[in-house]
Amino acid sequence: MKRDSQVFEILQKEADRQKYGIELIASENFVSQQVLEAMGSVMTNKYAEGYPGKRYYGGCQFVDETEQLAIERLKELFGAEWVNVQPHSGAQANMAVFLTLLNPGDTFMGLDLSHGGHLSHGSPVNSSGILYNPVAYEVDEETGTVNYDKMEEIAQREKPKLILAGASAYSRDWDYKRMREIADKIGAFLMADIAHPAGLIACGLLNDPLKYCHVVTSTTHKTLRGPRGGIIMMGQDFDNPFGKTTPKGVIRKMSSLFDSGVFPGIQGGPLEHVIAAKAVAFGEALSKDYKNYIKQVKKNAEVMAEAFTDKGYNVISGGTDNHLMLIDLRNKFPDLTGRKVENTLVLADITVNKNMVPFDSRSPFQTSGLRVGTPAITTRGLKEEHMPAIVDFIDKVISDIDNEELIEKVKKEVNEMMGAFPMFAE
Ligand code: DSN
Repeated sequence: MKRDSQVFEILQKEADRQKYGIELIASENFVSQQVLEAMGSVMTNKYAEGYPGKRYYGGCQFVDETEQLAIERLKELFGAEWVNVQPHSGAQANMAVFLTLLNPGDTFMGLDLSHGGHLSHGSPVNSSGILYNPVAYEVDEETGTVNYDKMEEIAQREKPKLILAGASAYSRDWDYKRMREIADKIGAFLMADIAHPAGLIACGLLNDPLKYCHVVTSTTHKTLRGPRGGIIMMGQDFDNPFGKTTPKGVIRKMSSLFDSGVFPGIQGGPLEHVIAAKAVAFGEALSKDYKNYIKQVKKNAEVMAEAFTDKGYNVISGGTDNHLMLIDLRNKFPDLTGRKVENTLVLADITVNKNMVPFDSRSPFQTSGLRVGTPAITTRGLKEEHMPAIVDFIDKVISDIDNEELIEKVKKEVNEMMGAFPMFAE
């Protein structure tokens, strides 16, 4: 068969974009060659509705092996009692949990989208906001951090059936213990979506949600550095509102409900090529190299946040505990939107994403902020000494945003710098 040059030429352009640019989108990363190989493997040909050992199709003996490996490795990585590796994405993982624990119309509570929350945490245009009744908690205007006292007030008033910790643009750690106390007072389920900081949690650099939450969801492609996908996990929390039964009974009962929530609840055939790649990525995440990588992600983010602050940028909450930071442009450049900055930085081969900031007066299409993260550049091998130079590039472009000559000059410097780093540094 003739090779499809039309598509493969585009893929090459994307590979070059990734190689020569500075990738600062906090939710992106670069997978290893073996993760890519597993994703592009023969496992894509296989239908395997069901779970290992209990499939609706014949010929599943090998996909059973890779799925079981993914399950065992993920359990080890987070110290989980039970996991499901089939969700196609983080949003699907959340959808399956909601389907399991909530009835249509039930109230649940999550972080407001404009305060750092996620679309699948109750946005009116997402199934979570269409099928259920979301109420939101917020960050404090002064500190930029979650206000747990106010969260408790809202919980007492609204009596949500489920409280959700987690965000897509929040740079601070979470007080899961406090949230569990709040949930217990009103008999609510506590769920955490750790899509962003999962890798830092797996390596013990942030609080462990599995100790306090009834259920935890995540993606696998952000800090975890695996293929695009989702997961659901349960920890060792046995004192919970699932009913009076033994610890093992709770896990058995809930895991089978969550399994059914994923399949047949919201999905059909699992993506077994992606699950094989998840197994590879979880294996990598159990290594010492990965622990060193994650420590460097955090260090790079700290140094980058300081460099932005030194240049007069307002980093929300004054810094970061994790891999990302949210920058409010309004004090330094009140007339510039996040959209204009994102578009202009792309011309210099620097990729960030515009982001709402807490109490933003602009729309999600314009925004007053930028979200910046270090997982991808750290995979390329960049260290803390490179962070000030990156902030310098960004500041130069933003400070003279219509200067095409300057943008071209910065782009050359960016390409030269990144050309020296391999795609997946060892
Ligand atoms: N998880 C989102 C992000 O943080 O970019 C996209 O859904």
